[in-house]
Amino acid sequence: MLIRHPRPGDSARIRPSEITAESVYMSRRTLLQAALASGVTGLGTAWPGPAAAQTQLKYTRNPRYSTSEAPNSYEDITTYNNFYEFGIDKSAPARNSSGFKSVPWTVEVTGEAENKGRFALEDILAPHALEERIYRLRCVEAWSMVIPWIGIPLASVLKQFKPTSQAKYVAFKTVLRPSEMLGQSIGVLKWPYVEGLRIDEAMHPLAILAVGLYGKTLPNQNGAPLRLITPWKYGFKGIKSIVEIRFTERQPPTSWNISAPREYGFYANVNPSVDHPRWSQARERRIGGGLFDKRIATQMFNGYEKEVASMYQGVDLKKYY
Ligand SMILES: Nc1nc2c(c(=O)[nH]1)N[C@H]1C(S)=C(S)[C@@H](COP(=O)(O)O)O[C@H]1N2
Ligand SMILES: [Mo]
Repeated sequence: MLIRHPRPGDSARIRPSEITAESVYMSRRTLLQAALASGVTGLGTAWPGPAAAQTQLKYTRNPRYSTSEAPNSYEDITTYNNFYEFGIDKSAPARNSSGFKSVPWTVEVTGEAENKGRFALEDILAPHALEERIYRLRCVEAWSMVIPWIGIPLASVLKQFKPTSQAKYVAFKTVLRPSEMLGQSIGVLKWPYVEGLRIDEAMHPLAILAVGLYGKTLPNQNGAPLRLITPWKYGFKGIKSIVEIRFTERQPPTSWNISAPREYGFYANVNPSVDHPRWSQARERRIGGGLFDKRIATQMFNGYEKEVASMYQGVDLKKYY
C-alpha cells in the first residue's frame, strides 16, 4: 500500500483522490476487527493507519464546536509546546522528539469495563469519522492558542469499551519510554504522566481524543499519536501520547496535582476568578504576535460556560479547583 509522507506545509502535493483511496482501504481492513473487538459498527474511518511520518487526514469540520477566532500558525502550534517528557523549555519538544516512535501504537483498556484488553490504535479509531474542531487551548501559565484539532468525541471511544456502572472516573496514562523521551530521566514530574476525568466530564461532547492538527496526524511534540483535549480545562489536562485508559470507581491521581497539590487541582477548570497561588488567572497572553502578543480577558470555563457549567452546579469551584 502506498502511504505518502508529506513534509509539513506540503499538503498541496496530495490529491484528494489518493487520500480517499487510502483511507477507504485502511478502514475496510480494520473495520471488521474493530467491530469484533468492540461490538460497535459504523462508517469507515478517515484514519489512514500506521505511518512513520505525518500523513494527511480526511475529516469534516464541526462548526458547532469550533471557535471562529483565527487559529494560530502551524509554526506556533508545533514549536511552542509543553511536553516535559522532551524537556521543559517551550522549544524543547520540537527539538527533542524526532526520534519518538508513535508507530505501531496500542492502547490498553483496564478497570471497570466489559471490553478490556490491548487494542491497536487503528482498530480503536476504525469505526469513527474524524472531525476538525477549532478550540482555544488555555495553559495554566496564562497563555493561550487557537488550534485546529482533528479527532473524535471521547465519549464514542469510551462507549466502545462498555464501562460498567462502577466506572465513576476515567484515568489516562502517557507512554513511559525514557530511551526516546530524554525528560523522563529527569525528576521534574513523576513518570509516567497521568491524568483523569470524572466520567460525566469524559462523556461530555466537547471532550475529544485528538489524532491530528491542521489536517495531518499529530506531530510528536503535540502528543502523537493520540492525546486528550478538554477545552474548558487548563491545558495540562490534555495528556499526550496515551497508552492506557482505565475506568475507576475512585478519583485517580493526576501528575500536576501530585507534584504541587496546592497549585493544581483535579478539576483544573479554566476560571478567571480563581487565581493560581502565584499568579492571576484573570487574563491570558494569546501567542502569535511576538513582542506584540495580545493580552485578553480569560473567559469562565475558557468560553464554554453555557455547555459545561451544569456539570458543576452547586460545586465550590474555589475548593474544587
Ligand atoms: N504527557 C504529557 N502531556 C502533557 C504535558 C506534558 O508535559 N506531558 N503538558 C500539558 C500542558 S501543561 C499543556 S499546556 C498541553 C500543551 O499541548 P500542546 O503542546 O500541544 O499545545 O499539553 C499537556 N499535556
Ligand atoms: Mo499548560
